[in-house]
Amino acid sequence: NNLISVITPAEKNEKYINTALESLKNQKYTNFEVLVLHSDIDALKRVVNDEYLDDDRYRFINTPADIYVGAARNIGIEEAKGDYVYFLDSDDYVSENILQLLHDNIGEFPIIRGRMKSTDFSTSFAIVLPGTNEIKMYSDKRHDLLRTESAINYLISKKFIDSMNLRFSEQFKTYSDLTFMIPLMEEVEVIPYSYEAIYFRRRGNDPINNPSLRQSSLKQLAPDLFGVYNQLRTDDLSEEGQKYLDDKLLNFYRKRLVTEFKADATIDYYFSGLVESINKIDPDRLSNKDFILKNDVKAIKSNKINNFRKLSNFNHFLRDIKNGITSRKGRKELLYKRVFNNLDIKDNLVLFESFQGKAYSDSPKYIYEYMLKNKSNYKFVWVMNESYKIPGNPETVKRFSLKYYYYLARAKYIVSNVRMPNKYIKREEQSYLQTWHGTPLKRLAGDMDDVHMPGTNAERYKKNFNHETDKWDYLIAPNQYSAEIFRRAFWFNNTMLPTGYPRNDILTNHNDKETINGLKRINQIPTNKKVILYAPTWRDDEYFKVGKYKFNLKLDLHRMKEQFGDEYIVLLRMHYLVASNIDLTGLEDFAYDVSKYSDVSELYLMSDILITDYSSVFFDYANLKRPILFFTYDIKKYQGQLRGFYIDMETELPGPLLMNNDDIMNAIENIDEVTEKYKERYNEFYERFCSWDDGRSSEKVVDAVFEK
Ligand code: C2G
Repeated sequence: NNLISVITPAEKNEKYINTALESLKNQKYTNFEVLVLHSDIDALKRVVNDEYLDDDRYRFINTPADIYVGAARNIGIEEAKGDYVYFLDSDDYVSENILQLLHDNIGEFPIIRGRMKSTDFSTSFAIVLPGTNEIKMYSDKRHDLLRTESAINYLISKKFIDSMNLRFSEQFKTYSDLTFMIPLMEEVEVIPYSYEAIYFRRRGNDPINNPSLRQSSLKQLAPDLFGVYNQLRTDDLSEEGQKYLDDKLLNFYRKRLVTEFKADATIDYYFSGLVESINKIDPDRLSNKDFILKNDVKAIKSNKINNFRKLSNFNHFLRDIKNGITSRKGRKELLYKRVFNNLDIKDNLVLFESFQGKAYSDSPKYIYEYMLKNKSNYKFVWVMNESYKIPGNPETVKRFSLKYYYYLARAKYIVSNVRMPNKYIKREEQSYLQTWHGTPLKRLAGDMDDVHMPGTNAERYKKNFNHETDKWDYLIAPNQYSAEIFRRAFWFNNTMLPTGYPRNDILTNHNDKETINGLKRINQIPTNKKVILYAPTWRDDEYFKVGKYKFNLKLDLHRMKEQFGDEYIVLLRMHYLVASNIDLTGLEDFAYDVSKYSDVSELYLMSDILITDYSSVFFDYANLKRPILFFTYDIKKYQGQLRGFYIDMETELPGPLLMNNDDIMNAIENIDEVTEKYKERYNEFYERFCSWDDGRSSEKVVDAVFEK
């Protein structure tokens, strides 16, 4: 019965430490010690649960400040009393059978590895795979295990570590595990791999504000990799070891550096380091690589930076051409990138877009209409996929049409309320005004822990999102609360416009009978009945395909018609991402589907009661001070699993949370009492979220962004 020393560096990941320790507490194999390493160990102990502080198997060790993780692990190795060492990072956790399985199967081998799984942390430690104890043997392919470049999740004989004096690099922040693992690989011929011993790696951190080592910037990664490579890549190394390192370097070059080598300055920054390392590569390694890479390597080896720059530019050009001839979209993108983007910017041209060209609506509409009246020296273009008659008859272009790309390149001003396409290249002279489309209730972008949308994951989602927000010059904040959230969640450092929402100007300036009846008549809605607007949001996890979400109508419209049909009509307003059609047979003259209606602000004006759920619509609607009911039948799932909220729905909303149709019927029947009951909360809510909306938002935004 051997002692296992678990080595757990905990710097910067304090908030997860108890989960890691709990997964050790649950181990079937109990003969272990845990070495927790941190540069302010007293501070760390304050967040660690008492049960671990009171158990002397858990050793808390103070490390010097400002050391990298490699040095912390080395301290762990020095202090370890065990027969075996096991590395567990403090933000991860392990299955409860892991130490048992690794220990039982290591036998005479000096090392054994368990299996890695990424997790969004909904999986529990208790997961045990079916089957009994399957072990694979890695021999000539053992370097494949180093795809993760990591020493975590191996059980390693301490004697073996001591005999070889294996240590992590202390000089480099990233890739430091390789100086431990590569020499080890040289000595062992076989590594057993336990299929059922599972190590859960946390995914879903914020790659921008709190990157993991793997997500470090190129400025960090490239010199580190060059350094570690140069140190390890000697002639004594086995063929497998050399091949592993050479491929690592070539892959890094191709996947990470090449894409950044568009600007000469970037090439200059990395070139000399690259030359030194690339010169060590075995020329045979390139025999099966494509000619572009071969040419690149040749140019790097010759150490002529001018030649390499030219080649690099040419390669980018070739790649664009290649993409350009394979598809129609590619051809347009090629023209956009290589031709339109070289034409002059048109100083008086403004490109407007709302919800990806799906509507003429939201703040871009109100900014546009203000400019139409007050800024005659500008030319306007709208991105519109539908045919729609826009006042002032501006030119309209379909999204992703050739003209769209043309104006995207030439307009001095871009105004949009959602993200632009990833491929949009913001030009130096351009001004991009992002209006956004709501006060956030649901956690946004950088604040989201997990991402449950199809076709992406948290890391990619946040990276793409940040790629977009980096381009924003101006961002509108509807209230102080949003301004604070936007700064953080969007990683936004440019000009925040504390102006309130242009789209809400109409709620202040035209909240009158005449406008309302006029709107009702245009929309053929009876003027003698009161109007209930049902405007729910979308659910991240209910969809047909990417970007097309399902909606399962839970509101009992037949019952509502029966009880309130004489007094009310209902407007049904699905979110713009929802693609479900609603069946309204039997509900004629009572329920109207207004999902395609461009401007939800006008729907607000027409309605007397709003029913919504987790949609930001209620923040805007509150400007009208009319009653709001929350139909939150799935609040548990929505709040807990899907998104999480910024405010407490129970205590801060200006109306009641209703869980079923009985509650809804009841609230409508007694709407005056509901209003009375929520009066005070409504006022507080109004002060907090609506007080910047003073009817002059459009004017203030235009004054701030556009030249006089
Ligand atoms: N909207 C609408 N009809 C609905 C729901 C929403 O017209 N049934 C419009 C409203 O203008 C609303 C905006 O779309 O303010 C955003 O809708 P949300 O339901 O809040 O959802 P989402 O698109 O995820 O918005 O920062 C705001 C939110 O966090 C993101």
